[in-house]
Amino acid sequence: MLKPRLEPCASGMSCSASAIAHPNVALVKYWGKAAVGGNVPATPSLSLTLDAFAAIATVREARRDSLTLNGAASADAKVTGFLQALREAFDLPPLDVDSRNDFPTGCGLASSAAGFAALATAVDAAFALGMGVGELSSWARRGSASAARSIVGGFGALRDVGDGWRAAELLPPAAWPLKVVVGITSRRPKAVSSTAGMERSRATSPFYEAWLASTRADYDAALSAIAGQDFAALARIAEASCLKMHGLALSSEPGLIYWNGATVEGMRRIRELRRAGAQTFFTADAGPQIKAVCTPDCATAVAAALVALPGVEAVTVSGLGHGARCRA
Ligand code: 2P0
Repeated sequence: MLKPRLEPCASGMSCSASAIAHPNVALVKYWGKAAVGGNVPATPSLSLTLDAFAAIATVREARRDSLTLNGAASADAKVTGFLQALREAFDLPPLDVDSRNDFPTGCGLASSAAGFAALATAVDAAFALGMGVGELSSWARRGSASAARSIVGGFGALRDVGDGWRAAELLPPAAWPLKVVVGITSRRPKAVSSTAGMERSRATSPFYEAWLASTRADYDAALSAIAGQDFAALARIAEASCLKMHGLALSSEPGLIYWNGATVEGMRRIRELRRAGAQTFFTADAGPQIKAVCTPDCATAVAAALVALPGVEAVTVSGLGHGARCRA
């Protein structure tokens, strides 16, 4: 039984809406799915939503489905699958989808997280589906699990709430206004997608079971560190989670190397800065970009140190962003 729309589109007009969402950077990483369908993570994860980058999705009722990604026609299988899943639950017409990012796509900056969060929000608004934040997050997760976290702002946690996996905002952006310095070391799209990479790790890494157990413990410890705004504890947990996730990737067969030399030099430099007194720690996702989380007082120095490294092409200092929302 398909759920009906709350209200029809104005007569003679085609339904449309536009939404914006920001990427997020994981502090406790997600890398592996439960062995059931529906894009369910194997472990909880935790992230910061960034305000410096955004994805904008616009959906419009049309005669047939079409997708434009960053201005070019696309047949992205994940978007097609996402729309198909939505249609199994809701009465939706054919859609024209336009999705754009103002940051590099497919290279470890969470473009799919921002993109699916914006798309779910736009579809909900265009067709008055009446989803709350939890349901939106659950749907965004179907597109890309990390997208569930971009539905919320500030510090977000994606976990099993008993009747499904969805994200909650642990702290709004202003509650603990950390900065994230993003160092771009390459704009080339990754050779192995996160979806394929994490499945390879699940199937082949000898460390996969240990990863699952330790990530659940890291998640609980990170919740406490965030509740107490304990930067040093969060730094320890986040760097360990990052290195373990990449350890899992490296120990897959064939091994997945998402870093380049500048990523590693960035990690070393961030630790040097911390030893010298700066409140900062590193993280890196499924790509070579280096990210430094820091307190606002040291963001300028961290950015200067990273941009001075050979191989770092540009840095952006981001604040924490709000969750996905409609645009006028
Ligand atoms: C994360 N990543 O927690 C981890 C860290 C990348 C490294 O979530 O298969 O694009 O679409 O659910 O969400 C990237 O994976 O993968 C990711 P799917 P997704 O942010």
